[in-house]
Amino acid sequence: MKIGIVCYPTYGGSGVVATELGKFFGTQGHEVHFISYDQPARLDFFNERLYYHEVSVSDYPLFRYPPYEIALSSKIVDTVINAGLDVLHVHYAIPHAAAAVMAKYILKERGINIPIITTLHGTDITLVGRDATYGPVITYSLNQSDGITAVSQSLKNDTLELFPIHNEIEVIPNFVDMTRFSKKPREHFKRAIAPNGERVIVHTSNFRKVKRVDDVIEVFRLINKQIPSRLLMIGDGPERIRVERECRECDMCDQISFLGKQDAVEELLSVSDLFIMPSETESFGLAALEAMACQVPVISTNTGGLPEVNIHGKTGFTCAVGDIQSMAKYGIEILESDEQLNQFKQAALEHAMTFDINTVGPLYMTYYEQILQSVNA
Ligand code: GMT
Repeated sequence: MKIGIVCYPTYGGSGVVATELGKFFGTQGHEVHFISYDQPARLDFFNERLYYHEVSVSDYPLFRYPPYEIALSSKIVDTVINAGLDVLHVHYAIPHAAAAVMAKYILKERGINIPIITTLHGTDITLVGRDATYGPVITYSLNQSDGITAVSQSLKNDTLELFPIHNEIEVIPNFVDMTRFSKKPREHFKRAIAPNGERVIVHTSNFRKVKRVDDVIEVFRLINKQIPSRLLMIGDGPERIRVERECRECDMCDQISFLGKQDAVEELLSVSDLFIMPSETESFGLAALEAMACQVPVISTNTGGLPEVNIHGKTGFTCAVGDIQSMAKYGIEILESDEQLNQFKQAALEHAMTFDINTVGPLYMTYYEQILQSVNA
């Protein structure tokens, strides 16, 4: 099959899911054409079945806001025609679904009926999408998509609550590549990070407000009073400078390391004992799943799709947003004995395995085939 994938190129979860899915289809013998404004972060190698089409927007003094959606629609039209795509899969509704629907109409006039599948990732519905500015266009683009998927049941429910969608929404969860995200023996590395056998606690995110990075520090501070530990803060974003400065001011630099963006996150997860995700909202929590695949139990909030990923009392614990005391209490419970920790690690791994890309990837292919059939019926 020839598949077009429209996505954000950055480190954000939706771009990662889109790129990994495309790469998976490449391994299955399909041809994949990525359309984005920059080379997707995880597409940094050559493969004869994977193509990248860059959307560039020409500058003009009149444009206060460069017309990206028009450039994107034009690029979609061009790619569908010249590459002979069978299906177009857009990740993140804004503005990708709208641009795809516009392209669909242009192509229809030229006698080409291209099925559009939109995958909702989270903030496109729960934060940005909730903004009334975008409401009518999101609703229209979702209703004009030939298929819609959501990465969790919770996101499906939110979408149906916030928008008058008359299309069916299929839940296909996010996935993890278990060959990459697996616990690697890195004892020397662990000794360098925690020389006295301290527990290693980790957080990875894009340091936006929604991630509640301050809560990570507070939870760590409480755990650290009872359990000798180190905190690794991985990633970068708007909140990092402030939070890092605050840690410096209260003299916590010895125990907390801000590592910035890391490509080989799995190496750091391999030496970690606990992952903290105190997000305000999270449609799925891909970073938590990647941690679990590396045998790291998770303390997270119980919002959005997180309880579908992190099973309370089994793979870790879930708490109300902002309930730092409970998060710390549960963290201590997991970390205080090796026996307890190992049980949680094993359960985290077992649950993560149910999200293996080899299981979830084919669900998308089956869905494409089903949509293609209904469009051509
Ligand atoms: O919010 C982010 O961290 C980025 C965003 C994205 O679309 O790039 O992430 C959302 O999609 C991810 C992949 O499906 C999910 O794992 C994240 O939970 C979701 N983020 C939120 O809902 C806040």
